[in-house]
Amino acid sequence: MLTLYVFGPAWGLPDPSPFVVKTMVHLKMADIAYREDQSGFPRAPKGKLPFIEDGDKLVADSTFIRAHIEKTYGADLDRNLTGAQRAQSWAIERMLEDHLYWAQVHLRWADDENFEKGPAHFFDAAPAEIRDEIRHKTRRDVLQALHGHGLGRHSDSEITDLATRSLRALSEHLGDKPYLMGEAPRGIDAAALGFLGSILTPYFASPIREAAESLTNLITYRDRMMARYFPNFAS
Ligand SMILES: N[C@@H](CCC(=O)N[C@@H](CS)C(=O)NCC(=O)O)C(=O)O
Repeated sequence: MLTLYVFGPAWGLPDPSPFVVKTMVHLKMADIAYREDQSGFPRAPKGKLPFIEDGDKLVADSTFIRAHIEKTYGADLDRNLTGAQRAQSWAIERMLEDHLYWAQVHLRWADDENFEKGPAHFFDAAPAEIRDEIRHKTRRDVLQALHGHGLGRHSDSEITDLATRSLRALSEHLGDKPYLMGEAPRGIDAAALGFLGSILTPYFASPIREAAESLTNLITYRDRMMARYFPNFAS
């Protein structure tokens, strides 16, 4: 059976990583049975989760995992979409993964209170004598990556403004539809659930969460997706 390497449920979410949640939903959409394994991070081919092991193949990165399952299992997660809708899906996904993701990194890793109650606990199992050092070094590395991306160079309020623009764009695109591309869920909805779940979890307070909460169609959409794919985590 296919193995999906995950971090494991946390903070009221099936996984703290929106990319892992995206892949879980893709596997469910394609009706592929899989098992989860929380021990894979040290051997992740690209140093990140998710990755999968399928027979003798290791596939890293949620987008390549999707391509692998579509090719290997004959699933088209964008079936019946027009070329324009597929293009929109790709553009929305890039906005979520290469823009909004970094705002979410900022809210979890730069804010002291959120860091202490959230990511700081990733290191709880490390040996006591090096725990604080690893915690401190990893936080510094993540914040350096955020600075390298560019978003981390902005002030808190500028980051909130930019994230809010992406959330508004998502809300406008969704409108009154049940799913982002219409009446039925498609590939893009998996990424959207990953990111909206991460931002809307009541576990972390942030102005970005407040902005998302003011967009009521995003809340009902998140609830609809959660109830469909992760009933145990639905509110
Ligand atoms: N492009 C990757 C992004 C995956 C990613 O950024 N994963 C993060 C968790 S949200 C991770 O594993 N970070 C660990 C690290 O960078 O050390 C994908 O789509 O799978």
